[in-house]
Amino acid sequence: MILDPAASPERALVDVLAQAAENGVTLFQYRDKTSAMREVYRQAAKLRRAAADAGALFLVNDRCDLALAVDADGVHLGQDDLPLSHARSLLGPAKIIGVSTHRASQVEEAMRGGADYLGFGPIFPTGTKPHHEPAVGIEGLRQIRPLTQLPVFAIGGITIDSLEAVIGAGADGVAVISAILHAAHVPDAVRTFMSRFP
Ligand code: TZP
Ligand code: MG
Repeated sequence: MILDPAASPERALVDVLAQAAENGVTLFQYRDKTSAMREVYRQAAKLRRAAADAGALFLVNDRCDLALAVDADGVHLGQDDLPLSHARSLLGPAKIIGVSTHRASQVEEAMRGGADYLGFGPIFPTGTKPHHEPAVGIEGLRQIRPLTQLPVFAIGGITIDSLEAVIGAGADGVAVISAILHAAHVPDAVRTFMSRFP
């Protein structure tokens, strides 16, 4: 699950994390593209503690400095972030580094560079990320699946209704923002997602 304050203006992310972890989410990414770094740091430190208390992994989106500052479990890099080799030098071998990929060449490059897992998408168009790459569709996911044995997390517009098709195309997991943060009831939404995993 990706925790993004822009997608959750009313709910405290730390409460969402606790509820989601209680209902089965094991990996959280904190994503804040707009707030001042001091505020982002405060929030990340809080979420980091909450994830540790809940026994869940905690990754920081984009920023290796922030990941180090809060001793996150790792960082998630987009194609415009620090190159993987530099991120690895900064974070060391023990931290988790994930890479967002949108096509086969990026999957192969991330594998060569020693990524621990891949994001792949956007599977569907999504309003959460403006100016996103073209949607790759279920078929795009199916095509890259044989290229890697790394865990692949599908992302982009995934809902409870599309989960089965996404898993069927080979995703090891899904990364979701709005389907949970915009749900009327977070624990129910998480429970429904978790119950649909094979
Ligand atoms: N990267 C590709 S799509 C996306 C990101 C961060 C947004 C996913 O959000 P949602 O609300 O689950 O579509
Ligand atoms: Mg990024």
